[in-house]
Amino acid sequence: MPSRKIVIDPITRIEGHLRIEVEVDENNVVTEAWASGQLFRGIEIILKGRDPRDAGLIAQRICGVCTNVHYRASISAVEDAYKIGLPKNAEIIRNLVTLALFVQDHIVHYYQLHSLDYVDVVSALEADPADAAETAKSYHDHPYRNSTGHLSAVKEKLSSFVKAGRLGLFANGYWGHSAYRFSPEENLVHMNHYLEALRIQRELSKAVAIFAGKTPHPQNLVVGGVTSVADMLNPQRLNDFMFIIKEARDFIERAYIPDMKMAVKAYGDEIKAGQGRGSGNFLAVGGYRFGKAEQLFEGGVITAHDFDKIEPFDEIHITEEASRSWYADDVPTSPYEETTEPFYTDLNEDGTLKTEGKYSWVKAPRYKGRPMEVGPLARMVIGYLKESKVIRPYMQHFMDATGLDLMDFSTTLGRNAARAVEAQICCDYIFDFCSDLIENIKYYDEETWTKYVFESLPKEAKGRGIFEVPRGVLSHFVRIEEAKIANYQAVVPTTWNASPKDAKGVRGPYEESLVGIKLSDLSAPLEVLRVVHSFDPCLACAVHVIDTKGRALGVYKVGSSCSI
Ligand code: NFE
Ligand code: MG
Repeated sequence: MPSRKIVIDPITRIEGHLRIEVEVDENNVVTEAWASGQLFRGIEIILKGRDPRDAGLIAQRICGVCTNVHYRASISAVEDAYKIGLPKNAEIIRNLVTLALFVQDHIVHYYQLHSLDYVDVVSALEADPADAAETAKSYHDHPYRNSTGHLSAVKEKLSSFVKAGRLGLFANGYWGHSAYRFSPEENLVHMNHYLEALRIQRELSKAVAIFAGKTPHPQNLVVGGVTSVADMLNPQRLNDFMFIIKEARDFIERAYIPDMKMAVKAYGDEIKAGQGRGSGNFLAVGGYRFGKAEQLFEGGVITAHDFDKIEPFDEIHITEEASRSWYADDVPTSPYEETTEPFYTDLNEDGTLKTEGKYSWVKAPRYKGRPMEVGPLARMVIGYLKESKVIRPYMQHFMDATGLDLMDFSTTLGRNAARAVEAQICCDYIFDFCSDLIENIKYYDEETWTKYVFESLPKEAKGRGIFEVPRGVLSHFVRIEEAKIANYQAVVPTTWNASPKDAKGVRGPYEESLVGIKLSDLSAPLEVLRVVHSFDPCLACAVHVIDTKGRALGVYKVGSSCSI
């Protein structure tokens, strides 16, 4: 039988527009995959010719989810170019905001964006609430909102959606799919937390906004510091922030981590079989300093799961190329020099991607010429191996409780487990950053901004902002000429992970992780969604729409066996 192609376009429950095509053999095993970003990002072009001090406000429009981190990376790139240092308070406040965003992002990812790939909502309606309450106790002594009465109310709420034919959020799932493993009771426990997560993530958005002014699209950063002076000096504001973080911490400990343990148990054989494993190239830059000389994350580079060898990260090795992407600049280039000139080539007549040529708006970042997976998995693996005092105990605890080894994390489920562990770490350690802030203010350091005179700054400069954000390593590169932005590039976590192939034909991380998985039903490719969702895609970050004249950038139709 000839190989068959499955097209999923768009992938839903992500940010942005992603198309996945896979080829399967006669056993329904994926033999090849293509990840295609379906939007064009023109923010880099918009930034040309602008005042570098304005870059942050424009660059944060790259995404609607992680607006804060693009704002910050952009401001940092300009600070780096001008060699403007940051007062300690400003760095701490920036970290408080970003870490609250990490926690919010990870919770939203698991519950709202991904859990329904594992949780069958309709099956939850069959659950016995009293049994469900007992089931949850196998994973934590005091599970989150776990009374039989509360679980009955959750079941009732879900039933009312179904009876009214208004599944809303829960419409169009693959309910009843044979790849769902949870018992009705386990599904109900998860759905309880799904609903609670909606509230928790809303609170966490408020926490972000306490120091960021608002979210999305915060307003508190300027080149050289932060503007959150009144918030910083008002103890009530920090108190409100910590109160929300405490609530989130409770949820993570009593719901998120236990649910992840439940998932690891139910899908243990898939983990042991290496489902969703990528090439094992991991990249992290580390950072988030606190206390005397500690940091939350470690940096390093691992190649092909060689856990005995961690190379130090050096940004000089980052290139991007577009040989398989819809841009003119085919050759691997340093982000300071690369261009963003669209070069769209059409689809095949049947609406499928021209997989031998250019097929994505996402470029292909490479480190020493290799694709790299970035994100919580990379950070947790590298932190564990570097014996981070922060990361290792949390990872070890999760490993002891579940029987996973380090290699097991390099799978679809393991990627999610790493993210849950990371959420817990961020939440717990935010309090150390709060202590740093209190300590600093106590000693009358109220600096929030480094003074400079723009007219006296060099007219020519270049700089970059590189740091860890929820989905991985984020880097913005700016080149300034005649005091204006001459070139701007953003290499974003999802650009790394959703990368298409390169000139040598080497697959990007999504693609590599898809190859080898087996589908149980070609008309309902749930297993593909699991792999792709486990990376927490944000295509809005990876690429961007900007066609001010409203012209179609490409016309495509779904002409294959499946579209979702
Ligand atoms: Ni649009 Fe983002 C994060 C960044 S992902 S969400 O985290 O930067 O590529
Ligand atoms: Mg780029």
